[in-house]
Amino acid sequence: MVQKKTVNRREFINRSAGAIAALSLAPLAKTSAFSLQATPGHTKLEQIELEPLPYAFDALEPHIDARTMEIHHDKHHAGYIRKLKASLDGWAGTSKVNSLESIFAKINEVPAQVFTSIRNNGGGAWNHSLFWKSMTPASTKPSDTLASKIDRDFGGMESMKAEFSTAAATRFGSGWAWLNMGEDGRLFISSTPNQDNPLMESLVEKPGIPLLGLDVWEHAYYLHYQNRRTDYISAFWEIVNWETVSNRFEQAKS
Ligand code: MN3
Repeated sequence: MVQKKTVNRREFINRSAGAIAALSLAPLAKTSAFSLQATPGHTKLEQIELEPLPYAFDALEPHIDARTMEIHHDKHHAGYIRKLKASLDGWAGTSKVNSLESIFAKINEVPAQVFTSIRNNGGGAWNHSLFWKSMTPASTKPSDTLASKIDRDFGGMESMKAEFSTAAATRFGSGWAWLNMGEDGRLFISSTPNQDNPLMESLVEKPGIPLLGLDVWEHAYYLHYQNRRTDYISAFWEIVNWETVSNRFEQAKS
């Protein structure tokens, strides 16, 4: 009896070890459905063009200067779009996807020969479109619904801004800070390098639907602010288009 107990215990331990090994090998569940269904305004591949800014180049002064806006939009954003279209033209796989968002959701399945270009230029094209629309010279405020969710998830607007600003300030090198809605419906702050964004599910720690994004590449602020990135981040809060952010929030939660 004593011997049998020992064998049983050893079998149990072996079985447990096997179970743990099997668990650790299992791929993590991915939630590709939520961002695809809820991302506002899918960007159809055939419709990718450089849209004009929704305001004049100097409209955001003194917070962002006209020369920066002109170069940023006409050179940088235009360049991302031009290179993205060239990569899409050369990629037969585009027949299987119809929007940038659906490419981002399965970015890990993009063929190696166009992966880097689609990641960088696709991200650059999409992120800047969101960015321009996220700013306005007009005075705006978040909807009551969005404001209450910011209170719930961050403890208030000032706490949300502080967390977002820290993410933007501490992004090493080039990248973005984001306010997102997660798959659980809660808001969260994140940051991505280069032109990655929270829709690129396999590349980010936590995927989400971006509601607000801030470009912290030096090209976004260096002419006016030089090395003072934190001053640029503070100025950004003066020109956020909360109406657009609130609309994105409503679309994302529906
Ligand atoms: Mn930029």
